[in-house]
Amino acid sequence: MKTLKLISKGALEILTVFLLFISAGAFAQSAKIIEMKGTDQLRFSIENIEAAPGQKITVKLTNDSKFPAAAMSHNFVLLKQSADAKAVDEASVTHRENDYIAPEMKDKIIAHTGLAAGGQTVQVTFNAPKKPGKYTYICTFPGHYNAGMKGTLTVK
Ligand SMILES: [Cu+2]
Repeated sequence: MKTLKLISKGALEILTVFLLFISAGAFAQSAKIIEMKGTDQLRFSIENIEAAPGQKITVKLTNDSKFPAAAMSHNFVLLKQSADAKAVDEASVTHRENDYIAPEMKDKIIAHTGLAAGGQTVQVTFNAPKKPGKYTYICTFPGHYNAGMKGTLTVK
């Protein structure tokens, strides 16, 4: 009887360690959630994001505008460090059919959402770059980047 008790106690400890291991894994994989707005003043409400190298991030972008979609929509486009933000923005202006993302600029982009019209929220989940440094994000709806709709993701 004493032996049996010892065995079951050992089994319980193994189970506990196993469950702790599982929950630690789940915690490591949960994304950092960044909720921001795209404003009628052509700004992201959050212009600075910090992340650890490779950290999983979800960006939720909400547009509360009362203007029609064709006049005031927003997206979130995170660029590689090698990208020229102005060039990506200018190439994208004619690509309404692709949420104003120029297909030929795909290799300059780490992650992006679709377009959010007024009343909509769009989101994207991605892993932050592994290389520490500053990464620019922009809105490629025509005219918005030029007006200052951009921000910085800092990996450190
Ligand atoms: Cu915008």
